[in-house]
Amino acid sequence: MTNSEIAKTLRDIAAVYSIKDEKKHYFQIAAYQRAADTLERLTIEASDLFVQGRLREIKGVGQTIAGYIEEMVKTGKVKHFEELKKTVPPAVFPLLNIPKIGPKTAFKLVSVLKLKRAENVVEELEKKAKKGEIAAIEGFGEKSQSDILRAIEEYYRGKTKTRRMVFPFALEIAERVVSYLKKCPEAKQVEILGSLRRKAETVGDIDIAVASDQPQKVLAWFGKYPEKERVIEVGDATSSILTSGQRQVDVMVQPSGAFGSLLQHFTGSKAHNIHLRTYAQSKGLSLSEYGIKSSKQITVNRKQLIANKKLLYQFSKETDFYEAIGLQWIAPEMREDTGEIELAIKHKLPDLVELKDIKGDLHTHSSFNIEPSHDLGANTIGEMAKKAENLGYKYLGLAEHNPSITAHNNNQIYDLLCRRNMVIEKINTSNTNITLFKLLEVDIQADGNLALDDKILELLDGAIVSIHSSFRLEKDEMTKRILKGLSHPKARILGHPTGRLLNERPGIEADWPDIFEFCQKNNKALEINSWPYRLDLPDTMVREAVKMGVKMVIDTDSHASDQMDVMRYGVYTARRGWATKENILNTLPPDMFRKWLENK
Ligand code: DGT
Ligand code: CA
Ligand code: CA
Ligand code: ZN
Repeated sequence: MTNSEIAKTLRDIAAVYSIKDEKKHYFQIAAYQRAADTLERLTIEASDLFVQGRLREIKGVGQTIAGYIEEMVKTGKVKHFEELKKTVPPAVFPLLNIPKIGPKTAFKLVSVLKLKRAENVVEELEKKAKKGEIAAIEGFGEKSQSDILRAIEEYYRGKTKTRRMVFPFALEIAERVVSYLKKCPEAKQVEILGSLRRKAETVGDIDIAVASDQPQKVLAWFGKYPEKERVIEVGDATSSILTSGQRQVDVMVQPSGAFGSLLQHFTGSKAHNIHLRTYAQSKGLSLSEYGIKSSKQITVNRKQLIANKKLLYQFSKETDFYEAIGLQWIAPEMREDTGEIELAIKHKLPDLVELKDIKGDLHTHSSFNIEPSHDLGANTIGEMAKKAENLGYKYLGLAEHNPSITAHNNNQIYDLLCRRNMVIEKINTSNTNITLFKLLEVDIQADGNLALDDKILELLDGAIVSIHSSFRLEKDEMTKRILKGLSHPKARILGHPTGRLLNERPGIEADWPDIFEFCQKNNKALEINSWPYRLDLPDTMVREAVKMGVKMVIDTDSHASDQMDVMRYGVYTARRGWATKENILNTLPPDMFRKWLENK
């Protein structure tokens, strides 16, 4: 039983409680949903933890539910759940897999439309929707009907899509395999390759290279990996296994002397390698994972290399491999064949931004309660400041969501922000190591107005403006909305610009070239949000922004102090978009950053 199967069962139980009585079972519902989230994001399988006797170590799962998970892993089902599920018609459960259909809607549809069989309930629902039967249900109407039809379409598409892992999820799995392989006495060096080394936002399978003179021993060791489900294949120097979470891991082995070309080859991308091979061929060189074949003498670092009898030159270092072809070494993040080879030939690759260049995080949510429109953070302003200091930052932006405008009048909002500003100022005067900026994440409403009044915005050093509602406007209307929101003098940064959620929700549609041009002309910045499920701006759009000379900031959107560590994922995204230090504003020292913030 996989984690996603367990999570699905936990969600079904939360749904049963919602259908019974949402208010009464409020805490159970929350607990089951939290446990399901936890299971879905866990990079180690619950079944493996069970075998290791560590099942109870899973954070975010209470004692009772942990007991049920144990029962599920042991016996494949939970008696208590079977009883609970009997209280709801079986056809409800498959409908819960359709985006945007919640438990109550599913229950109502099943009851009113008399959907009996779980096996074909989605097809039945689709038929009835096409006949207009959903629109006729009280409280539904034409719009809900077309929304449901679209959701069903999305659901069918999702089913045929292969499941790709978000980057940090894949990295954790890979790192466990690496630390296991490093314990093999015959393994001299172990490296993560493929899309993971290129820091792609999602990863299909995990590729790992090992330097060793005894490939068979390394592969046999790999075949005994404790979290393995089965071995897919074993060759002379390569092997693939499937982990218990149904993830594929490929391992390739080469002697240390040939390790550099192996690294290069299996880092990819495929397109990069094909282009590189073609270029090398034109110079009489033939590339492979084993090295370079050439009848001409190859010189690296002014040293003449020695080929073996088959005219094969081997490389222990990847940099030497590139040099042998006459190229500058290319950062893995750039290896997508979008112009990097042309620049490497001319030795003119950009110097990409690095994590150590980052001087501050601007988008963080503290627990200071300004009664916001969306979620609060978990740590105090002081704790967030401390964490920023520990990360070596010089400044930190507090950017809670704006106070809810339906629950407060302007005077109340003004007071709430004054109180927050006092806390910030107190830290700014007592702690000289770090500068706190008074920011806020302000909603851009559907009409393009910012959620807060000018007088209130005056209390801020600047605002991050974001879209958190009405994601489905027409492209033109959406573009106008964003431009209007950004036009406010206090609006300095466009937060998570596309609003996409990886594997979950596509981004909004807008005329991005127009928005980029506006930002460039008016000195506004685009955010690269580092949250692993966002990575927004996406890398390809970062590249466009770089080309157009738009400034960006890399932010974490942290809702707890330890989440500030995700900054590196935003930096990877920036690097995949070829951003240099000059493109990223939060590499500036504090006084210069403040100048930009105040638009001076
Ligand atoms: P992924 O796994 O879909 O996220 O993407 P990659 O880039 O990790 O692709 P993968 O795992 O198929 O292959 C790893 C690298 O190996 C790839 O980037 C280029 C290199 N490679 C060398 N020869 C081949 C080949 O014949 N087929 C493929 N697909 N890749 C090859
Ligand atoms: Ca791969
Ligand atoms: Ca692979
Ligand atoms: Zn936001």
